[in-house]
Amino acid sequence: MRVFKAGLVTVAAAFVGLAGIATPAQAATGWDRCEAGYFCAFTGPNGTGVIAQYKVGDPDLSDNIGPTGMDDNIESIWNRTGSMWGVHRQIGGQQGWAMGAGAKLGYLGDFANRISVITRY
Ligand SMILES: [Ca+2]
Ligand SMILES: [Ca+2]
Repeated sequence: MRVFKAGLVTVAAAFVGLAGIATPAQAATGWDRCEAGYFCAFTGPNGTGVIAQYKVGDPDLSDNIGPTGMDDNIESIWNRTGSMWGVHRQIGGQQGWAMGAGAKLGYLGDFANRISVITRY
């Protein structure tokens, strides 16, 4: 019986050690990655997936100027600036949606995975 208990303690200690390596306590996830003062775009809903942060707009998400991989891929946004921003489905600004200061949208509906332009007003 005494040997059995000692074995359990060893297994538990090893598990804790592995968990500590895999998940740093200070790593931000989801919405928390979005820093104050930025317009944040996420490739998944509710702040999931890859994040891109903007201080100025991006007139063409499909080119390699600014963050890449976001064109027709954004599903949620958080506007942590004091300005109004706009997202557009087409180059040139047609089919836009204005996002006021502080706007936090978990899913962009008809705009999800269709945004190609981000504008700061
Ligand atoms: Ca771009
Ligand atoms: Ca997506």
